[in-house]
Amino acid sequence: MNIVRPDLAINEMHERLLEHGYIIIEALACDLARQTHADLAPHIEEAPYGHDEFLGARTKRLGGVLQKSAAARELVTHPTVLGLAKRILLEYAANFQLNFTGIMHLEPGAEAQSLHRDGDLYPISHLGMTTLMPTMWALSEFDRENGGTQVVPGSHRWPHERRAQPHEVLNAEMPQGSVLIYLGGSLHGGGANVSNRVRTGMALQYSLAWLRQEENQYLAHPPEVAQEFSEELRRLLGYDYGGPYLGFVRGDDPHRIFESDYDGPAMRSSPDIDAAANSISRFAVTELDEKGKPF
Ligand SMILES: O=C(O)CCC(=O)C(=O)O
Ligand SMILES: [Fe+2]
Repeated sequence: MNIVRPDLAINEMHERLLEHGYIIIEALACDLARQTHADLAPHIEEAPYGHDEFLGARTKRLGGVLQKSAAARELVTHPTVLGLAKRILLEYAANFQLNFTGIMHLEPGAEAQSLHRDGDLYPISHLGMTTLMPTMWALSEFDRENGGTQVVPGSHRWPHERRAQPHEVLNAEMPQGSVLIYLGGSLHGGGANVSNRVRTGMALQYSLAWLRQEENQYLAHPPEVAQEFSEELRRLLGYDYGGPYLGFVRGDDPHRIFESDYDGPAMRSSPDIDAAANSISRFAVTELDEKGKPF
């Protein structure tokens, strides 16, 4: 298993994530994970079970977790995770954003979820670009028996149709406070909980800032809620440019809505975002021949 200690240099973590398609950072934020679990436990109690096979009949899911737990807000902006998101996602976008927050709580008897790629939300091949960097925080211990997430190492480089054989699948095993980080192109799925213990994970996913977010962050965290959050978190939710001019409000940086004297000046972009946009490549959606025409 590709499992590392939190003090490993971030560039090395990045290399290992790119190589294997996933990485586990062991015991990265134990106190915050414990606190998040305590904050969310009453909400998990009331959360509904899944209503289809993919969502799981013995699996509870809960969204909008940032409003319910200050500790969860700190996990979303954990510097190691953001450092990796930056390295993975800023290759394809001038900015990145929070895509999804959610608890995935497997009770005893939960069946294994089918293997899938989270990036298949979008009609973009995982071989072309990485659109997502999902993470799964262990709010409880994860092991093979209690449904530790199934991961298929290297599958971010596989053609779409290739199916994983049983010996190619591993289960994430990690103590509370660890985080599993993977790529949108990596095959994975919830494990089967054959133990008599619950398995509680918190999925926090990051995506290219020019994509539609899976969980609507502006409705989950409207301005009157987001104003209680840090500027860093608000920008991550999407109160920021997603690229040059992308997402402006009254012609300006959307984050300015949080300024009390804001009165909306003329259209302008952000120099930082413009510079970031100029440094990334332009991607062809289909392969082009030497004249630049699609095949
Ligand atoms: O619960 C898990 O470990 C993974 C769940 C998952 O991958 C999903 O619902 O997309
Ligand atoms: Fe998934």
